[in-house]
Amino acid sequence: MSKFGTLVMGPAGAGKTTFCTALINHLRLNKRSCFYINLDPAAEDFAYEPDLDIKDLISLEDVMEEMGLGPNGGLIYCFEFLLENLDFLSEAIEPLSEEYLIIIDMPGQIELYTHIPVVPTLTQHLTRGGALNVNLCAAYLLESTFVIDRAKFFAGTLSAMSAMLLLEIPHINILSKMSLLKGSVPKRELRRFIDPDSSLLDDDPSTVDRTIASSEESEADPLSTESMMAGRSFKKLNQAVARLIDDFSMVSFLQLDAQDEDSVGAILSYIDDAIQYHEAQEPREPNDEIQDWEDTAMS
Ligand SMILES: Nc1nc2c(ncn2[C@@H]2O[C@H](COP(=O)(O)OP(=O)(O)OP(=O)(O)O)[C@@H](O)[C@H]2O)c(=O)[nH]1
Ligand SMILES: [Mg+2]
Repeated sequence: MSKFGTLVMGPAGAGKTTFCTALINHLRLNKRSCFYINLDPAAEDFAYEPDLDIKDLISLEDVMEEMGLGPNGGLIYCFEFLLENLDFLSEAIEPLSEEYLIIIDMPGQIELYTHIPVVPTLTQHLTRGGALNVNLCAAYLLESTFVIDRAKFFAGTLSAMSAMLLLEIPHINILSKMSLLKGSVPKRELRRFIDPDSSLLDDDPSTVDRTIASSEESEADPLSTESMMAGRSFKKLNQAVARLIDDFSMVSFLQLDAQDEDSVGAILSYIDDAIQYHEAQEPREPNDEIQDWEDTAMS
């Protein structure tokens, strides 16, 4: 029997836990079952109490105190401990039926996705490990306010792409907190960030004002002190990052406003499609459908 889930990832404060809460709310309203797993060993406050919490296995506070580690080292220790004790996850997930959407709320430390193979090992266990066989979709959140600083936006997009390449599972990218951009970025402008390409840097308002002639700029040695002080090296680096993202042509974004039911529903449809959730559900009895039709007709 298949199982279905989504792994909610992204930098610190991107809105992962808020998105998980909105998703659970939406699933409940639509009478769908979900199983909420918190894998952030430092997280404390939840609108919905997790069904499984890594803190019941190991807490960051204890690790920091007992091992004398700082918060980031402590987090890595917690994940390494989790990987040595994967039964903690397996025992909770194994009994779940295919009706459930498993929602996994991850911590925001970017090192977990980019530097060390902790998350790939975890996803391999969930998707291909033994009996679990979870159809898993990664949902990578990036805060939409990043579009105001294009260099930052491309750095975030690069981290999303790096996670896509590393995890090798179905993946959607999400610009979160869209409500924060209302009134400050025109819709037409915003569309350019949905399928980002390097042309966004050509008319970057933070750099076009500079009076450096472009030929002079392209010939300058990016490692010279003068280039660095004038911001030319930084610009070249950003252009190289943007071209790399162009070349792979993998990243596009969905837009999320966690307060808006339709927006959450739209993202859920993408997740359902990516993991083929609906295809696996039991066909409903014909009588159920007639009953539904009668209920609708009467209301
Ligand atoms: N306006 C607005 N604020 C949001 C939205 N989503 C999250 N926030 C706020 O952003 C802050 C961080 O949200 P979280 O959901 O805790 O972010 P997170 O990614 O889980 O953070 P970490 O787990 O610490 O990495 C909170 O103050 C939220 O209220 C949104 O859609 N709109
Ligand atoms: Mg969180």
